[in-house]
Amino acid sequence: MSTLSTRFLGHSFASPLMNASGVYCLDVTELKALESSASGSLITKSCTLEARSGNPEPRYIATPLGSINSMGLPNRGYQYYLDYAKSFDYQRKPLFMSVAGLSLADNLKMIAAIRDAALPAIVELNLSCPNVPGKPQIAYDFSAMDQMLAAVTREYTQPFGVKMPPYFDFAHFDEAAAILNRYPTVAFVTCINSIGNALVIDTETESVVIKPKDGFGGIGGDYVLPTALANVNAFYRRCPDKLVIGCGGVKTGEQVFQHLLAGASLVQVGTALQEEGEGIFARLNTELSIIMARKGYSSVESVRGKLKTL
Ligand code: HRO
Repeated sequence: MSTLSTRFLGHSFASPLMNASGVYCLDVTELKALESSASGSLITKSCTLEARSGNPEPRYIATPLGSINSMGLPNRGYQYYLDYAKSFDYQRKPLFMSVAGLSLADNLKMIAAIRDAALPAIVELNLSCPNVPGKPQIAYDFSAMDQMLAAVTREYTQPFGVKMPPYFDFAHFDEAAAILNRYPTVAFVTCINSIGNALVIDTETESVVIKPKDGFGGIGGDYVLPTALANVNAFYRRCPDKLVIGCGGVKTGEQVFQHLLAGASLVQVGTALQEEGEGIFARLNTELSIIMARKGYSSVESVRGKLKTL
């Protein structure tokens, strides 16, 4: 029988599955549901220095092929998630904290507070929020990304990860990976955030379906699986000293398996978790175990990066 247990940055995980930041992780009630679920770990909502209520509603809509959102970084402020992380039972499963400051100075302040708390929580720095009006995605501005990582790695010397947006050109894969590779403490790369600034239109009402930004928002779900797999594999190939977390388009064990083949060490679930609820993790664990057993794989590690080319 194959095991789903795995190790990542020295932490033990009973399963490679976890939530994508933003889904089921806004407050302690949601986070507790993830703690009790069959997920291998969990991550908190991307936080800012101060609490934010986010963009006006409706700001998330599911469609037959996935979802569109422009939440606008609603969160309780970093101190809320830091308090949660201080009270967290790390024997149960590992915890990630997502940080998405609105400026370099904000990120440094939050990162310093997390550092000073000296917790086992693992930081994922979000460089790719597509939905704050007037704030472009940092990871689409390579010089801003380089400056951010230079400053953050001076302040925070523990291994941490970055949440990346999707890229669509080999030149951009190359340039982004080259920047990340300058920072050895950037220990993992999470690919991908939602594909930003898409537009879903309802034919009957002849209208956009979410209110913020005239209907523009980040898409997830079935729409993004091939783009997510491409980005996982592109960074897996280009960043041999880093780990990759796959995120995007996962709603069955088969899609988890594809992320592992592409090079993911852990796999996050966003839209499908939002739609199905935390019971999805037990289903995905079972489906993944069945596929691995059928194909003769005895561990998650043995699948990782085994993608064949023609
Ligand atoms: O809160 C959001 O609007 C949001 C964030 Cl921070 C993000 O990183 N990705 C996304 O799809 N939505």
